[in-house]
Amino acid sequence: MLHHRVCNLCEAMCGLEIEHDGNKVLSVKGDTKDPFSRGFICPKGARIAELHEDPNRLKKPLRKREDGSWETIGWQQAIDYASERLNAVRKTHGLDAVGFYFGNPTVHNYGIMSYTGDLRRALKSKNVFSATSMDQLPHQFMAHQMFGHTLHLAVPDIDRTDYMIIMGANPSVSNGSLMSTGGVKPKLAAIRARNGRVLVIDPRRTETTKQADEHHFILPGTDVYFLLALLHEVFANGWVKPGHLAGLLKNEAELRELAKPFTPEAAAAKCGVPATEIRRIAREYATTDRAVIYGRMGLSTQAHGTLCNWLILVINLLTGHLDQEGGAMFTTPAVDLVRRKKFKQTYGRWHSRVRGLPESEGELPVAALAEEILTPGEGQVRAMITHAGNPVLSSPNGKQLEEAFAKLDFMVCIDVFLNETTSHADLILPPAAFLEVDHYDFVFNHLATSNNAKFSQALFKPEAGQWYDWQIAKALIEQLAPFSGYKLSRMFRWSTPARLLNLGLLTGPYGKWSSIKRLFSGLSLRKLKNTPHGIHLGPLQRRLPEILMTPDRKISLVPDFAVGEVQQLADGLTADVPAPDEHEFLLVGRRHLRSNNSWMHNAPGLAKGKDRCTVQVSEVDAARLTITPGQEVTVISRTGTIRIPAEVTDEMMPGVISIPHGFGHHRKGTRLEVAEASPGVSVNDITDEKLLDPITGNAAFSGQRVRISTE
Ligand SMILES: Nc1nc2c(c(=O)[nH]1)N[C@H]1C(S)=C(S)[C@@H](COP(=O)(O)OP(=O)(O)OC[C@H]3O[C@@H](n4cnc5c(=O)[nH]c(N)nc54)[C@H](O)[C@@H]3O)O[C@H]1N2
Ligand SMILES: Nc1nc2c(c(=O)[nH]1)N[C@H]1C(S)=C(S)[C@@H](COP(=O)(O)OP(=O)(O)OC[C@H]3O[C@@H](n4cnc5c(=O)[nH]c(N)nc54)[C@H](O)[C@@H]3O)O[C@H]1N2
Ligand code: SF4
Ligand SMILES: [Mo]
Repeated sequence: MLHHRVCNLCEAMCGLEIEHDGNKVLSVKGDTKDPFSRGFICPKGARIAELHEDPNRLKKPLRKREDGSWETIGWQQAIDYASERLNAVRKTHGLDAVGFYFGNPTVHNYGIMSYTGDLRRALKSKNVFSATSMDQLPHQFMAHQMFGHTLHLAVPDIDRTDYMIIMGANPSVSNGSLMSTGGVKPKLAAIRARNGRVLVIDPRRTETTKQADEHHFILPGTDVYFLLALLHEVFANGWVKPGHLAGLLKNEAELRELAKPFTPEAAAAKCGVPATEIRRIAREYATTDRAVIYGRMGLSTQAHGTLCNWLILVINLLTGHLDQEGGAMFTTPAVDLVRRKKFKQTYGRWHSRVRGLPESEGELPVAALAEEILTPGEGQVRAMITHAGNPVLSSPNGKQLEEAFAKLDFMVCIDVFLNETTSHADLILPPAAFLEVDHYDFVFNHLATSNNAKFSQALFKPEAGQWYDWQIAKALIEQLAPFSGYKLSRMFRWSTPARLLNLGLLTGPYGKWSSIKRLFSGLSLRKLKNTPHGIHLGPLQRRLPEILMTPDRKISLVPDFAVGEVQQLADGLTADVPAPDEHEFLLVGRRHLRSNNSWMHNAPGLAKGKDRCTVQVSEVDAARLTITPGQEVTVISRTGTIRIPAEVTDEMMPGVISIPHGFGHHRKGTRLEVAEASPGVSVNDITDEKLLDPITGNAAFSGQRVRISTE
């Protein structure tokens, strides 16, 4: 029998065709009839059954005994236990004493997405954290600043562009981020086949460079100079042509002044890309009709994360490459998550207690979580809920967080594995997951390179009595809401993810209820259920000024924070950069195709092969420090030390090293047999929770200074 569904393991939303016998998966292929991904899949999608069938997967609530061992308990008993303990902490220490962390898979799970907002409102704690603040926070912050809503994120129109500059992203491995597109590799190949060009700017000669025309090394954390030089060239050569957006812009003259000092020569001295190349790239990009700059992780998780995102937006905009075909465009999703019509200030409304870091969309930077648990005083976090996250391995200075979790009065984790984070819990609530859940991508359809809608039905039934993520969340909300005075609506009690989805579809831009014309042909859940390969809703369309939500309905090219920051960079242009000592390096991250953050190392088919948890060192540096391939070296930072085998390669820019995150499965108390067999080390034992993008508080993993010792 064949089953069709969307793969929800990463942002690409590939269609899967699963052959099964009613109980077991026989094979997984790409669904060639899926109009979005057209048969493309990666090894993770092909191995989704291994995650589903993992013998270490938890199916029943586990409660920790006094002696640290686990006992299985019933579902209602588990919910009652969690609520009693959480409400007891709230009663004694106040609402902020319960912290909440939600991880990356929450946005890949429509059941969780449907109730995270209610859970947050029911908790009413200032101490809410998520993976956002070690990922895409600067993108969202800039979307809010420039277009008035955190979800107004422009995605590259990869299907129609003729010139794509990729900075700080490795989409041939990550399969694209804030750019959901089934099959990046064939799409990059298609750009070149239509005589377009693909450029990669990255301190590592990545897998994506194999699909590119050119690659330029750049010193980590210095992209801001490269971008300011592009902007300088745009102004100096009169390439400003914002087209239909011209009447919406303000502060153009101020921006021109800000860019003046950043000549290609001045930028080259800082970032390492030669001035002649910067000039040529600026000219080619600005004079190509359909061109786009796309920047991701490497640009947002660095000290200048927000500045980089701002500059990419303004350069795309000024050169006529925003809200234009082949440039960066906004989607028209079938379920529109932007429900507000009016601007709302959702940044900086409060600050973290210990370090004073700013709130964003109701969350504090995750880099502040450990200190909020460890520092005594009013408002100290004493209990935690985590939902689908593994911050011990994923957050900066995860080791400190590990120590902090061990000190909590109570911790409940909603997760499918007993891993490095959940092992600290007093209670684990493991939901039905993977092939047992139905699914719709609320978030990634907002970020897709064309408009599509697809509903996936559950393939298998969960184990008898097992709860879904959303049922767990809903049950907790019901017991936590009365204490904070959050009134549950009738809608909440009636709702299920499928019902909320149907409502979203019906009232969305293509929905049955959107117009008389669509009453019979428009989208509904039933229609999606009858179209298992998904429905294509057309290429991206112009959305401005329609979706603009800033208070004055204008787009400011110079947000308040930018002036001081750019002035500081200009002042430093002539300063000499102190030469690093011979053991000092700049650290960057690395992703691998057969892995996803911390939690796919327990699937044998994905984990097999050569050791991926290595530090990549350039041949030049290896020769200089006499590091041989496979040799264990020590990498040292302010926060810690790790021992890790070296991989000597010509892929790295000299002076830069790369270490992947998500490893370090040797921790006590976990139950991950395959992962524990080749545990690797966690790079986040040496990343520094004090290194941030100062504007948003986003973690700055990229460009941190570390030392290598060969002793
Ligand atoms: N040094 C460094 N650190 C990084 C990064 C980096 O590039 N470098 N990248 C950062 C980024 S971009 C991200 S997004 C974060 C990720 O940070 P996290 O989200 O904290 O970490 P994950 O490894 O994705 O953990 C996901 C957890 O969800 C569980 N899970 C999986 N599916 C389900 C489900 O259906 N339901 C439930 N309830 N649980 C589920 C898994 O068992 C796992 O425990 O890491 C960040 N950390
Ligand atoms: N296979 C796989 N796919 C994934 C994931 C995974 O773990 N594995 N994780 C998923 C998640 S949560 C996310 S957020 C996305 C992320 O997807 P991407 O944004 O594509 O992130 P990365 O693959 O980490 O690529 C970041 C690139 O930035 C470069 N870089 C680092 N610092 C700098 C810098 O200062 N300047 C420049 N120009 N480049 C720099 C790195 O060398 C690296 O090549 O991937 C998703 N997809
Ligand atoms: S690219 Fe992403 S969505 Fe596609 S099969 Fe791989 S993990 Fe799944
Ligand atoms: Mo991420």
